[in-house]
Amino acid sequence: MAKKALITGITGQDGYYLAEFLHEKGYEIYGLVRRSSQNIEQRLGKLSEYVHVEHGDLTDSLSLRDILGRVQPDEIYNLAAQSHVAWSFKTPESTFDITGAGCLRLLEAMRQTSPHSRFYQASSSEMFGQVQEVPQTEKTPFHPRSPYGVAKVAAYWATVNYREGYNLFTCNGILFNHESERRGEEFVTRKISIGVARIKLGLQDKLLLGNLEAKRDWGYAPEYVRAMWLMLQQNEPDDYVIATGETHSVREFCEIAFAHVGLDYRDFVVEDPQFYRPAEVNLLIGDATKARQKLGWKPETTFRQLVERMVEADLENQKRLLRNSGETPRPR
Ligand code: NAP
Ligand code: F7E
Repeated sequence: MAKKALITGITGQDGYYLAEFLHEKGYEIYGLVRRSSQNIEQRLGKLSEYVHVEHGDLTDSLSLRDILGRVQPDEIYNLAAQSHVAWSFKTPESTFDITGAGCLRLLEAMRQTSPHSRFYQASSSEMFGQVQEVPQTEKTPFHPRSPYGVAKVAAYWATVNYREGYNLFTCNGILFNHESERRGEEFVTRKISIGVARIKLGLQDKLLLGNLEAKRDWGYAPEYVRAMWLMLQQNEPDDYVIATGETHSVREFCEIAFAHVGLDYRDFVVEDPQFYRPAEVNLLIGDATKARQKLGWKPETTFRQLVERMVEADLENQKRLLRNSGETPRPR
């Protein structure tokens, strides 16, 4: 019989790639979708052919109990979150409710109605915030710098607590930034790749960004969802850092992205304080040795390949939009 997986956050970047990955492995997939989700059909794309959509919300424990009780999934992947760090400073309470308490609600629903399930929590390098050591490992103390980071720390400990307190199979994947052509448009990498494509096609003149010196450990999302699955296939539940082990600045991302289309980023990028954060995370770089040794996981895509792949994809998207609108491009 096919294994069943429930994915929260199915309409997000990772939800898409994880569903695709599990489908290829023969899983029956259930995806949690909330009422306020926008463009569901377009975001699910070909997933609609095989994902069973379940309506619910991480802020509503009754819906979670109902779904878990009926579906009895073998594996639960909690990918849903208010995941935008800058936005979390504007909405700290609802961010905590979804990203922090939402995880607790799902764990409790699992304990009460489906305790045999294996549980994956989408923890984040943002928990390291003001980093206490370089590089960051599973043992590095947390010092979150945003309401989002604080909520993720709460969810991390709830996940550990349900493992230790109730003997449930629960894992934290502490994933460093991972990007793709499906990345949300408000995150910096995608904002840059769209900006580059539009500037190249003559649709935009400038790209306004915040802190160009922030450094991140950026990997390719489809490779990261495999690590999530691997964690739930082990004999014992545990927590793992997933990262490339390299760090690059936002400035370097811009440099490579613009150069890929024959442009110099210094002619187009404008640093605008409106995009600075009240408290910044300056440097993240992960050490995924444990994942390499225990899960046999390692990243494949290089930083340059990631940047160029995202720019190429957005060039194609923007050209298609142009064709559909009937406008004439004036490429630079
Ligand atoms: P994403 O694209 O922002 O997707 C977030 C998902 O959560 C969306 O499907 C969203 O649904 C859903 N959601 C938000 N509030 C919800 C609620 N109240 N109830 C049910 N669903 C809700 O995020 P991602 O980049 O795929 O990341 C997946 C997870 O990994 C997130 O938890 C994120 O915090 C975490 N993470 C991401 C990274 C990264 O670099 N991408 C790194 C570490 C950890 P709608 O938008 O349809 O409403
Ligand atoms: O910012 C700087 C910004 O919003 C990266 C989420 O998936 O990864 C993500 O969080 C850096 C920051 O991602 C702009 O100040 C400059 O230093 O792309 P981001 P993030 O904050 O690292 C972690 C691991 C998660 O868990 C989160 O869910 O880029 N930056 N200029 C900018 N950032 C944005 N968004 N927009 C700018 O214009």
